[in-house]
Amino acid sequence: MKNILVTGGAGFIGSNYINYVLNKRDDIFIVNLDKLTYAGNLENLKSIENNRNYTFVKGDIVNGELVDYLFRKYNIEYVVNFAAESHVDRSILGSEVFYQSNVIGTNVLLEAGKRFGIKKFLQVSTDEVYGSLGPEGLFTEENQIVPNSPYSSSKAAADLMALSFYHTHGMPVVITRYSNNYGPYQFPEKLIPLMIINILNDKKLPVYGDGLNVRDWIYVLDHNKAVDLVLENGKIGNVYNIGASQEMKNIEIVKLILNILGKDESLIEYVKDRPGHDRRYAIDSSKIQNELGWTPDYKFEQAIQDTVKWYVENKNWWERIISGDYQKYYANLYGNK
Ligand code: NAD
Ligand code: TDX
Repeated sequence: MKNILVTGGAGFIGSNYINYVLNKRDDIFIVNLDKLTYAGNLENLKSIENNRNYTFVKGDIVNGELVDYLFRKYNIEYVVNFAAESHVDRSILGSEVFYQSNVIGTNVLLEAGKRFGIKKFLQVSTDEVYGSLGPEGLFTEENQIVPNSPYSSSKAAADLMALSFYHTHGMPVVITRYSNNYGPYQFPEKLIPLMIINILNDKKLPVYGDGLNVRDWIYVLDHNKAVDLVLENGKIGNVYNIGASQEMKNIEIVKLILNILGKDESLIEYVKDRPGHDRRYAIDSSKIQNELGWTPDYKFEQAIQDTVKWYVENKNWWERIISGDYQKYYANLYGNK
């Protein structure tokens, strides 16, 4: 039995990962440590909540005593650190909690991992640490780290801290840097679910700037498989870029979703650009493909349809979310549209 501490497992990617891995394997025990911020939602984990290889602990990764207690109690051997404040726009509105959770929190986990002699520490990171690309080229693992937003700077700091624990202490650290994820259970502050839900509610679709910023999209189920592979076979001290080579301009995505839902383009509204908005992300995943044999299974054309369908069929899930504090957040960022 492998004992794994998964942090942030009630969020979008973490919950998809836990659902996936517990359905696939019975040789692991997962302790899910999650603070349940606005983005954490235990409804995402309903189908596995009684699994005997799973337990949930509500708590903060910044809390060193709690983290130590969990390492000792569950004999933790592996860490997958998903826990983070994850939204760029929120980091622009206020950055403190980003540095608390993403930097200090990661440091607490690294220190505990070092003291308890863990077998592997997987730091879940992002292509945003590489900054912004022009029209050509892809991010490789060799690119400079030049983050532009408070969010990405906090993720970059965590990456560098994790690598320093490898170099200094020989700690078995691996880092995965993903492109933009989409799929079920994504909080509707991010582009794809926000647009789907606004269309379903006949609300304006706020497209930042000229809508021509490019993101490289990966279906969350393809992400899960990569986490498992890197945890198993990733070389320590290494960074792996992970993306599905699916570049899209934001406006193309919005129009595609409108098309899937059979609505016209009159809902689109170009709004003030995001400050410091990175122009283009595009990721070269050849290292993980060549070294670990990872390839994406899902085609964007189908997976985006499946994602839209999931939101159409799971109105209860997002209606509860958007009826709470989300309204205040939305009005603050977008005005009362
Ligand atoms: P999310 O915001 O949906 O979920 C984050 C989870 O972490 C929530 O459940 C939240 O309650 C928990 N959390 C936050 N602070 C915590 C703390 N201090 N202690 C314990 N739990 C805490 O985020 P996501 O989209 O699932 O992202 C997961 C990870 O993947 C993050 O590290 C993010 O930086 C990274 N990432 C995300 C994407 C993407 O497209 N969403 C892409 C690349 C990398
Ligand atoms: O209302 C919007 N209008 C809009 O035009 C929103 C929410 C976004 N956008 C644009 C901004 C970006 O160019 O869409 C693009 C995608 O935006 P987000 O969904 O906020 O994602 P992004 O900023 O690219 O960051 C995401 O990918 C990398 C995740 O949120 C990060 O956690 C991850 O690290």
